[in-house]
Amino acid sequence: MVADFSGDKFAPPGFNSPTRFDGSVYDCEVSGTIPADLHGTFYRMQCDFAYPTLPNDWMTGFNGDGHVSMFRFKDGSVDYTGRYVMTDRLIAERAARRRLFGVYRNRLTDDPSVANIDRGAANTHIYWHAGKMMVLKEDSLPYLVDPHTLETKGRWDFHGKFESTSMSAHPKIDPVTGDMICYGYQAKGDLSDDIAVYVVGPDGHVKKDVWFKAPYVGIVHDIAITRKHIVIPVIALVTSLERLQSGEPMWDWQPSYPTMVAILPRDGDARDIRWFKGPSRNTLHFNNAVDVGNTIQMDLPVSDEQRMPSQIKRWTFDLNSKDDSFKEEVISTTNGPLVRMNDKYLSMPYEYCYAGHQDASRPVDTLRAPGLGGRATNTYQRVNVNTGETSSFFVGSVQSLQEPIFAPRENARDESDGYVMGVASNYAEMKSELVIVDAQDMEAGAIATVKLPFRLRPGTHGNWLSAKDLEFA
Ligand code: V55
Ligand code: FE
Repeated sequence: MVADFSGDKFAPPGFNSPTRFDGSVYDCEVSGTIPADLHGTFYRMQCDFAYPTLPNDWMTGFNGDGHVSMFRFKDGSVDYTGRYVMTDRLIAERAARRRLFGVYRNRLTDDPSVANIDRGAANTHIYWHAGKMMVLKEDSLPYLVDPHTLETKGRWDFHGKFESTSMSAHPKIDPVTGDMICYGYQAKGDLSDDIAVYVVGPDGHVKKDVWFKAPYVGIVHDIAITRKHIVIPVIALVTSLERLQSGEPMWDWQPSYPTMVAILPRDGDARDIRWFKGPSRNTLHFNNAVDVGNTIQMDLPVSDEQRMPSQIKRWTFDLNSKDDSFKEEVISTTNGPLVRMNDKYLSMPYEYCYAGHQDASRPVDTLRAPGLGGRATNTYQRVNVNTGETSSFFVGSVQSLQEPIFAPRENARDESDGYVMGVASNYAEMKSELVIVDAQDMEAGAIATVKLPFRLRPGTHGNWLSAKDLEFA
């Protein structure tokens, strides 16, 4: 049997076709100059289906096999390595030389031969904690990979103490204590309404778990932490057994469902949870949250409806109030749904976040880059979350940018002293490149662009690890 993508409508020629190989490029081609003080590694994930998808896999973009990209910087040069996560699922499919797992998060569509094989595709995010590099997908447990070679080390259940059947791809690492606050939803198996929040110490051992029920089976893609609280929103992308049986996409946007937000004191238990309620909102990712007196402020990209561009908003939860509503204010009209920050300021007062943005006032070269369809995430914006002031980096008229990450400079002087970086699809060259921007001089353009000699599929999420962070790996 061979992998035949010719009939796969989700793999047209171009950036959506899978990369499909493991490999390295030593001493990548660079235009501009890589800063001499940039020592560390940018890791990012992409969903890279190794076998053709089923025709009705609407969520195929999120159902691909996890593939890690690693850009390692040292003394002004950079090496790239990309490698599949060898999940049980990919191992089984490679052995059969064909697709065995069906559509996104629907085991009813799987080949019966894989009924007892883990479905986790390890395709969403990558986090370093307690000396382990975890690759995450919210429907299953983490896989571990070697942070230097990207070799897969198998699944990880925190010494058997993580009893949730899944761990979300968006844990939070407390920059003060080194604890990892993580959680699973549908935590007692597919479609269960259980949420389990875990605190894992810097030694990798579970310190605490808190179990409670979601008000409905909606997506719980991300959380936020403050010094004192954990904020756990349940969003009105809902699912049910009927949907899975009907073969419709797993998630269904329900504008009539409320946004339900659980606030759990970090030193508390399930009975201390306070629920807040708001109108249905289309949002998956939360940037930062802080305690301000007896209120909690959480900043997030959010749109009112599924087809509206997102804005960066601030939700305020007043723990003194008697009712369960929360306040919503617009911080910025920056429209990218992936907002990042200097994670050393997570849970604490902060000033800046970084997001991709489709800036309609910038040119898109439809002749040289017809694949862009006249629209691109053509800028990264640095947004001051207190004033709404923005500064922006324009990537060019033939590229579209993916999630930005922030890499602090060694011995950084202040919060935004560092680099913003992310992968861009270059539609004129039909190759991928990594751009590096000075966060305090966004308008100056890229300091360096790392040019790969091939395409990467668009990424999901990534993280920066300094050489010091990885010293003990
Ligand atoms: C997202 C990504 C997923 C997923 C659910 O970033 C939500 C959004 C890559 O997989 O399963
Ligand atoms: Fe995400």
